[in-house]
Amino acid sequence: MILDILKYPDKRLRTIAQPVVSVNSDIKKQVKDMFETMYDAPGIGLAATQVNFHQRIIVIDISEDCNQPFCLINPEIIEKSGEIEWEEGCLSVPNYYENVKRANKIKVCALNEHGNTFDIEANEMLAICIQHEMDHLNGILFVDHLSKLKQKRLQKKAEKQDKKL
Ligand code: GNR
Ligand code: NI
Repeated sequence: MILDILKYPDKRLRTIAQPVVSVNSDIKKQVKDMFETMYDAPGIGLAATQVNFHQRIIVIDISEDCNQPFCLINPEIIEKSGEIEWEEGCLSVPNYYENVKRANKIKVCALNEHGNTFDIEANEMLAICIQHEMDHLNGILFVDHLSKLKQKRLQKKAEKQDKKL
């Protein structure tokens, strides 16, 4: 089932997601729906917050052929280093792209869709994507990393867009 994606400046994007208590059939269905929604959008990642489900779930597939899906439940960054700047976009902030600086290399611990713990080391695009998605689970958008001036301009643009609809 394809889910609706919340759009900036929807306040629900500011919700802090709760940890998943048990990776049960409801959570597995949510993961499945999130993959479907991400591929349909299309995007390289999706956080549960974006589909108004406020538990700590992320799905990602940064591969060209869309054949390397993986899911992170209750992810925690255990190490990070270096810096990388990349032009980011977000399915919740359509038609807006800006450079953001993040850690270039991270080590993350999470549960997979079977409820088993795993570690993953990521760098560059994958590291950027994981950090972007983990921000969503904390109610943070990539635009929050920009200057106040850029945020004001975006807000104006979003208000104009709202009037047209
Ligand atoms: O599809 C997406 N592309 C992207 C490009 C640069 C940095 C981050 C991303 S994530 C984004 C999908 C999305 O909004 N996930 O929350
Ligand atoms: Ni996003």
